[in-house]
Amino acid sequence: MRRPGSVLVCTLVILAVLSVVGSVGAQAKCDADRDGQNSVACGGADCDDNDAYRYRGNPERCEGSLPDGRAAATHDEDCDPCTVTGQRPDGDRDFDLIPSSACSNPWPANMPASAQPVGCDLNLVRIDTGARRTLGADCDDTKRAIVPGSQVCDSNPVLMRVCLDKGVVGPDKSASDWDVRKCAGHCVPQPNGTGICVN
Ligand SMILES: [Ca+2]
Ligand SMILES: [Ca+2]
Ligand SMILES: [Ca+2]
Ligand SMILES: [Ca+2]
Repeated sequence: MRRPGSVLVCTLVILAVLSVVGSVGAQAKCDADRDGQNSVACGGADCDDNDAYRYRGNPERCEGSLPDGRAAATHDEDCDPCTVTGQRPDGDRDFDLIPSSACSNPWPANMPASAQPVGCDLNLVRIDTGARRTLGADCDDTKRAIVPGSQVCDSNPVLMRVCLDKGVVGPDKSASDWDVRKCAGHCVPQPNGTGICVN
């Protein structure tokens, strides 16, 4: 015959085990990707609970790959679509202080179709409403003299290309960083990589 004391001990042990299992289950539900931050739905700050390399406060970066092989250039590490590079020279190899256009962040999937990220520094990034991404505003990160608004010669000497100026661009500007314009005369390349039209 079992003694009352041992029944009580068994019951307490079972309750303790159930409690641990329950809290582990709740934790797994709130931090499914196990990056240490709870999902927004659970009151946490993790904007993407299916991506362990994306959470609030995770350092943003542009160059290299994530541990799972995805490119960092198009990945939003820090849950902030306005930031697209890490510490210089990451994403700013020419040190003109403008992030490279190769560095971009997609906008949050749950952002309404008509909305855009707010608070981005449009001196540094462009808002691309066509591709729903934010990208660095530097069209050429190998040349310090080329920044938004700079003109360079096209391969066709009667044309020139203008690095898109800072700000918001629509679907018609999603495919290229450059506007192509006719040159009055012909374009002459300059030593710093820009170009000027001469008659
Ligand atoms: Ca995450
Ligand atoms: Ca990134
Ligand atoms: Ca970011
Ligand atoms: Ca540049």
